[in-house]
Amino acid sequence: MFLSITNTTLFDATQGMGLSQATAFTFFIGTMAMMAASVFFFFEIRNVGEKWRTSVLVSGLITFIAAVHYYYMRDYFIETGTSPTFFRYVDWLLTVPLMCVEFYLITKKAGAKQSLLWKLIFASVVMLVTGFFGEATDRGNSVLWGVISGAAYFYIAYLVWFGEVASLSQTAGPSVAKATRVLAWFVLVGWAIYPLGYMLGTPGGLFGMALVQDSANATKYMDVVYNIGDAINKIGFGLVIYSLAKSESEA
Ligand SMILES: *C/C=C(C)/C=C/C=C(C)/C=C/C1=C(C)CCCC1(C)C
Repeated sequence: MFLSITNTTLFDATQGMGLSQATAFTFFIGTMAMMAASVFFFFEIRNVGEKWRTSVLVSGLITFIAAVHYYYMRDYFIETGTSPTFFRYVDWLLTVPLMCVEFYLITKKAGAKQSLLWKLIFASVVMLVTGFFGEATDRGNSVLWGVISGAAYFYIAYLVWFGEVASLSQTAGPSVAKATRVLAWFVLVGWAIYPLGYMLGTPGGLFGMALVQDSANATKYMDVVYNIGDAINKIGFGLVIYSLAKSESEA
């Protein structure tokens, strides 16, 4: 299965790299990057203090789950030339709630309650399930689903920037406050990459205006954007947690 390349060859020396090859390549690089990051996080668990091990473990689980999904997504894309929407959303439904767990774990010391964790998880599930409807089952209404999904996204950003996560992080010590601010930037800027991909790949485009005229290829642009977003947000986010764990363990 790993080598079965039918519709899309990864690289054809006579044709150079077309859009399909470039898209397949980002799936391939994504797989490797997620695998490498997982090995790194798992091995580094023993180099942080006991209180921080769970956080680094969760960073590794996020990239590991993504690595497995990327392995399948790469294959699916190469076999069919279409977007692996189902694997993509299953991956997100597992990994985004784990990112919410990261926020909970780092603010727990300052008294975060489980209700905060559930609020974050609930909002992320709403954000992703409505996104799936707009992308897969009800594409005709992609603008409507995108707006609902966006509202849930802004609620998460609100909690992290101004709500409970932000205020708790202030009382958890300067490094936690600083790291939470960096993670808040990931949510505001890094996560904003995803609605951009969605606008490229769905017929609704940017509030009814398709961004990519070439509709046969629209989802390829979308996948490239999603793959870049995942690399930044899963590996980068994990590294912020890791360096917080490291500096707190040394202190
Ligand atoms: C590792 C995966 C991550 C961090 C995925 C995050 C996904 C999003 C923030 C998706 C957001 C969306 C919108 C805000 C509107 C359009 C639909 C989505 C699902 C692409």
